[in-house]
Amino acid sequence: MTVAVKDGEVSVRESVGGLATAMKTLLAATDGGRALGFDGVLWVGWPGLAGDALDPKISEALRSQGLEPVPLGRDEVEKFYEGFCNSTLWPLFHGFTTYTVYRDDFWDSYVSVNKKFADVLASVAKPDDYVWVHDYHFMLLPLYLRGQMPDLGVGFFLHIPFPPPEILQLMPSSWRNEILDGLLASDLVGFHTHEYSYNFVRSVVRFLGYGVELDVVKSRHGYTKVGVFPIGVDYERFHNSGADPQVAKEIEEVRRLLKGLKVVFSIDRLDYTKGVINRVYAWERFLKSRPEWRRKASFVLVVVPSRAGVPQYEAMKRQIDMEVGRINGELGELDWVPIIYLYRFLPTPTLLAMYNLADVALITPLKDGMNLVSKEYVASRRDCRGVLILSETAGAAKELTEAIIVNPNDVEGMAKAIEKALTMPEEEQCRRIQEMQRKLKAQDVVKWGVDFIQSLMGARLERAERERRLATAIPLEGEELDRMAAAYRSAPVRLLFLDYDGTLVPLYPYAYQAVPDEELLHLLAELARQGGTYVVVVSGRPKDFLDSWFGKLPVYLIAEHGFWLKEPGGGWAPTARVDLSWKLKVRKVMEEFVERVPGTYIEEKESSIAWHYRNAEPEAGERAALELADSLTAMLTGSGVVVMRGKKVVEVKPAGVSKGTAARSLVELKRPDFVLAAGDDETDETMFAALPQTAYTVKVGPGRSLAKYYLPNYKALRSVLKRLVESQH
Ligand code: GDG
Repeated sequence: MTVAVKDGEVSVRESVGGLATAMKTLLAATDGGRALGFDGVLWVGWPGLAGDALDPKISEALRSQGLEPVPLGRDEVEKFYEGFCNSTLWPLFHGFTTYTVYRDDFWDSYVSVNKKFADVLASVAKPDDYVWVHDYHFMLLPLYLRGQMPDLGVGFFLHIPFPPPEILQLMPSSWRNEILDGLLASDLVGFHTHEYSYNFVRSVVRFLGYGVELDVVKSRHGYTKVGVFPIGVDYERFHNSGADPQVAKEIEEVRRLLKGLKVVFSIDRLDYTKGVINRVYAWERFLKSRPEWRRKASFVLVVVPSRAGVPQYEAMKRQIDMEVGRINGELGELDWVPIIYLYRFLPTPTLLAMYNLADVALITPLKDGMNLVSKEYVASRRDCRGVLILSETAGAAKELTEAIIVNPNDVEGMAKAIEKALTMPEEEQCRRIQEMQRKLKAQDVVKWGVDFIQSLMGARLERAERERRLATAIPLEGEELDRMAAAYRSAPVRLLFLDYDGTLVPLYPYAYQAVPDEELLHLLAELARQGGTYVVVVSGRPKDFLDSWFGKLPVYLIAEHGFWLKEPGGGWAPTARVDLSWKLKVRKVMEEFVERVPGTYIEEKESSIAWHYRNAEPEAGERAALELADSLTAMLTGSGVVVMRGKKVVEVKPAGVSKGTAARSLVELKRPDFVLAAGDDETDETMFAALPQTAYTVKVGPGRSLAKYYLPNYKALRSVLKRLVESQH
């Protein structure tokens, strides 16, 4: 919304633009959010006027429409909005590195305005509300919100591209890291395309060193879900637009004016990301190299004024004016203008008319998060005609694959595309339009919003459940232990999952020192001999190690974090069939790092491979680990493996194989009446999460855990196990 005051009268005007329209449509379709389970929706935003305080009349007018204004002073508009948002983040995130301005005062203002928004939100939101934060202006807001209201559901959506780490690296590291950390305070972070979400995940791995498993980042804030939600358009509105009498009249009017001419159309905000001048040159090339098209086609080029005051915009405007003038002067005729150039905001009926009648839409941004104009054009074509030419660098190109896809810097390629579009047979136009319309109808703007909100609700529920479990662990002693022993005694079938290092034996500095003692071997043997009890030793260790110490006991063994399983007296079998062909490639990369960073080494297991750097010079080791994790993530994307950061180790292993999955498969097989699982580290958390609610899960040693109970150390666990043995006597 934009507020204007004229002669003391307050007017609230709906902002045009992708986001505002999208939210309006979403709210209309969901009965103001009620269909999604909300009591109401409040918009919090800057009303577009510079001034430290708002005229109470304006605030009142806005509040009555469900809008909560946050005023920004002139200095903030300059340093936050025009500064950090539009002169730092906008160019950098679109890859315009030389236009990017880095100024401390801009950053300071970005921080303080994000805090200001958090304060306002905290004053209007209830503790368990949901907040959906939109766009690059507010990447620190999730962090500040979480600080004030830890139970809020917070979702963030980025409407512009997220750059690859190589570009993000240009930003001072403290800003860049705070931005990533700020985003990770959300329950859900959403992007338009996989490419942007992948860039984000790579940046998180590379700059913050956090681990990522599939679509979840594990950071100091807990778990953050990363999702892809390509924004859509209000399909029916555009598809039916030609029937609107005002639009129909406009169509007729424009047709009359451009009679007999093929119409090529484009509309963009005046912005260097939109590639306007490249398009003008492509049109010139087309007319010069294919003169037969002169007088047969005109290019209607609409440029919409935006963000006054940015120096690059003014220079760009001058260049467009000049080049359009030159081309029209050179090629135009008394009765024909090659480029019909409008520099203004187009009334909506006129825009819809252009969508309905243009033979070709030439949408060729240099970089665009999504680009709604291309989708609106296709959706509007009820006549099943028209050709879309679209840049490969727009997010929309990932979905609108039936467009003629071009590179916006390839002038001749674009000229050829224009020719192809103007000569495309009608059946082919229709086939392409239909296919794209099918996708746009299925993925409309309401679906986008509902998908995001539902995903956010899911992520928040998962967090709440995890936090409940983390906060409620109780010591396994006294009555609790009595109860557990009684349950054990009365259960006909029992499964005991026991992690090895740190759980059954203390943690030793060197793995080879952790040899099981007589007492332990005796205890495990006694338990395993009890009728109906299955003992499972679960470990990250290789199978040969487990075999050499426990092979003779009547116990099950799970090795390599759930990859291998061995029944008592049986042979080893993998728990899942996975492709391990990636290992050789990974080894080659790790070998380079061993060469480069002295003191590091590779440890290879059958299902995984790890690079250890605990003996390296610490700083060099950490830096190399970030780089290695990043290169491996980039190399292995889509190949079903995960790159994990452990304590001084980078490990690659198959995704979806864990102690948890292995434990669950045994539970399904044995159908036990009693389950106990004990473990001390991260990898055991997968067991605690995967086992049934009724399981007795025990965290051994300090630290937060999903387990229901805790015990101080391996000795305490051994006494609990002894108690179980005795309960049977
Ligand atoms: C961001 C991302 C992403 C434009 N001029 C006029 C006019 N418009 C309307 C269009 C369209 C919207 O504004 C522009 O949408 P875009 O997608 O092209 O771009 P942005 O709003 O700048 O911004 C972008 C989007 O967010 C959504 O996530 O796609 O990549 O940069 O709806 O119809 N409408 C009227 N007259 C105009 O002159 N009536």
